[in-house]
Amino acid sequence: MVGSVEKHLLERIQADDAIHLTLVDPEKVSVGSASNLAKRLARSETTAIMVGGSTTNSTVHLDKVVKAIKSDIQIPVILFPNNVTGISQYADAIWFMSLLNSVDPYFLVGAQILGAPLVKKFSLEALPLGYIIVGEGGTAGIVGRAVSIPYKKPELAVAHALAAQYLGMRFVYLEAGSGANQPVPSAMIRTVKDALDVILIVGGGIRGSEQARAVVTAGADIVVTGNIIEEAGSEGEFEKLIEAVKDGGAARSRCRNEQLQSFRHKKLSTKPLT
Ligand code: 1GP
Repeated sequence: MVGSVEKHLLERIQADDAIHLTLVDPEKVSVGSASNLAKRLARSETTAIMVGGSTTNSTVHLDKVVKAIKSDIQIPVILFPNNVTGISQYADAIWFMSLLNSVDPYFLVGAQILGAPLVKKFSLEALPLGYIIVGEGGTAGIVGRAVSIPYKKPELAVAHALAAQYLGMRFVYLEAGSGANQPVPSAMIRTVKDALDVILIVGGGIRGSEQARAVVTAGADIVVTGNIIEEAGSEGEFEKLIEAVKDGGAARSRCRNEQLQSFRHKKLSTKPLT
C-alpha cells in the first residue's frame, strides 16, 4: 500500500524529474547539532531527510536525533536502518530494505523479520527497497557482508535491480558507500535505469554539483548525499548541489520531450498517402 510519504516522493519526482534526499548519520551528530542541521535543511530544497548509518547501535540516541530533526522541519523523516536498532517511533517512514548482495541471510531477511513487528507497532510507513552495494561499498558493504558489484559489471547491477523489482520492491538503491572515492559511474546508472521500471536511488561519494548532475543525467530519480552537508563548509555548496539535481532533472525531461517530438514528427512524415 502506497502511503503519504511515498506519494510525496513520487509527486516531487513527477514535478522535478529528480529529487535530493539528505542523509543524517545519528552516530555523527549530537542532539544539538542535529537540531541545527534540521534548521539548515528546512531552508534548503531537499525533499526528505533520511536518518541512519551503518553502525547505528543506540536507539535512545536515534530517538533523540529524530525528535530534534522533526521539531524543526515539515518534510518527511525516513529511517535508513542498518539493523533493528535503526528503528525509531518518531520517524514518518522507513526504507524497508533488503541488502540484496549480502551473503548473510540476516541482512537479506533476518533483521527485517525482527523489525517488522516494531514497524507495525510504531505505524511507520514502510517503503520497500532493494539495497545494492556497488564499487567500494564502504562501511555498509563490510557490515552488511556484501559481495560488492564492481563498477565494470553493470549487467550484474541490472540483474540485482530487476530481482528487486520482480520481488515487488518499489525502490532500488545503488550504494557506493558513504565517503566513496568515486560515486556510482554514469554507465552503471544508465544501464540499470534503462532496464528498470521502479524508482532508482543513487548515493555514496557524491561531493559536488557536477557529480550530482552527472548522476541525474544518467538516470537517478533520487540522489542521496550525506557527508557533503558537513564537509562543504558553506551552505552555498550544499544548495548548489541540490540546484544541480533540479537542473539535471529539468534537462532530462527536456531531452525526453524533444525525443518524443522528433519521434512524432518522424511518424507523421512517414505516414503513407492514401
Ligand atoms: C550513504 O549514500 C549515502 O548511504 C551517502 O553517502 O555520505 O558519501 O554522501 P555520502
